[in-house]
Amino acid sequence: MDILHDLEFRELIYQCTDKDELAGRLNSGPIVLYIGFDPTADSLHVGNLLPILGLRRFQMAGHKPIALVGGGTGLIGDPSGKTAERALNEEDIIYEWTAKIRAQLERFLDFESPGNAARLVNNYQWLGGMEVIKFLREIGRHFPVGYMLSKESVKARISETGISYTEFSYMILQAYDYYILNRDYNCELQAGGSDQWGNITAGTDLIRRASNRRAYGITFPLVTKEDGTKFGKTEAGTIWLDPDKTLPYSFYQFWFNTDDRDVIQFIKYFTFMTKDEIVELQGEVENNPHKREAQRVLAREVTALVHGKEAVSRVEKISAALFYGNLAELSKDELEEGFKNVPSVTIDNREKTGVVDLLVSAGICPSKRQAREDIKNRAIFINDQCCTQIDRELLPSERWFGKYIVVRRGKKNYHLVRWL
Ligand code: 629
Repeated sequence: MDILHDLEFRELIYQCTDKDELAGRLNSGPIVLYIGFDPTADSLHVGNLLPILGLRRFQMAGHKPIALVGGGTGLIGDPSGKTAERALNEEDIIYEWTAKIRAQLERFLDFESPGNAARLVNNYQWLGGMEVIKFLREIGRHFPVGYMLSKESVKARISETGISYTEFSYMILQAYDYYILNRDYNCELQAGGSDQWGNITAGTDLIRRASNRRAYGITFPLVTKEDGTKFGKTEAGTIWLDPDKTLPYSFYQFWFNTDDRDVIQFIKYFTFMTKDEIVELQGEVENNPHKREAQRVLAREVTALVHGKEAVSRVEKISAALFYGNLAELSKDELEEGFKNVPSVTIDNREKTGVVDLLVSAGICPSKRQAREDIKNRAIFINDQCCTQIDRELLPSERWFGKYIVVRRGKKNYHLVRWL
């Protein structure tokens, strides 16, 4: 399947400068394309995944991807999709973040592939030393103010919180990047999320005016969920790609928890599974939704892409232990990873603790009366074993790794009790 048909099948095309012309161009041979990522944090997050995988899809189809890190644009701040002016970060912080983002992007592309090796560039290289007179005379003159004011990212801000000249200028910098990449690497296509449409077309327009060349733009849709909540966030916050910021187990769990109504679309968006494989999984969602096979495949595929196959085995071991109640098989690190987002309490070092007291003070049961009731109903499990004695004392020797006791109330209400 050619790249445009594959993107269409996955519903990955939101806007396109001229689809027929682009289709013709793609059929005539490999194209150089780019997507930019600004260092607005010390890590990329799942919201960046669709475009990253988009670059990879193009590369797999024989095209040449360029991943651009915005070491220069990150110093300014893109107003697109932002309702208010952002605080400017310190330059040395942006510099650090640029290195981190760069290292993350590297993992997704093939830099050795003969004929279409990927490239990584940093726009600080040409923006960093830009002189203001040159900027205004050579680039600024191609940007009528009326044109700039008509961009969605600017209009939305002017009617609301306002916009500084700094952020107003952002589109010119991104357009200039495209111009440079077009001139120096023959880059003919820029992709991005739908919020990037204005910046991308600013680039194709600049290339046409300044060098009288044709260039294309394409955007991916905004990822939405059927329940209306924002994609990429949980109660615990943003889902990052950095395993130190979002543990692989939590990352896997995030995908595994995908709603039945979203899961097939997400498999199309975030995996490289084929049409046939996806059709089969769709059948699973319809006929055996309780098995969550599609969710498992999604979680496994995306976790493997981002954290590697070994991480998948590890997190699946943790999931199984939590599900079947054989936690004793986990190492200390695995236990800690699996319980990262489970309610936990820290208790200071006491010799022993009565189970009823513990259930109440850890907030697991609302009252002592309820705690006794739960124990009688065989609903309380201490380290996977059903607790039957109301007057049971928990001894220090029962703590796993010297510090943990896992309490389960009912089928899957886990709590971690930790001793200092
Ligand atoms: C210089 C900088 C360029 C081209 C692009 C850029 C970055 C761009 C931007 N992108 C978002 C980001 O960095 O702000 N101005 O966080 C983000 N992007 C991925 C997708 C996006 C977009 O990295 O395009 O739409 C999110 O899905 O918001 O020469």
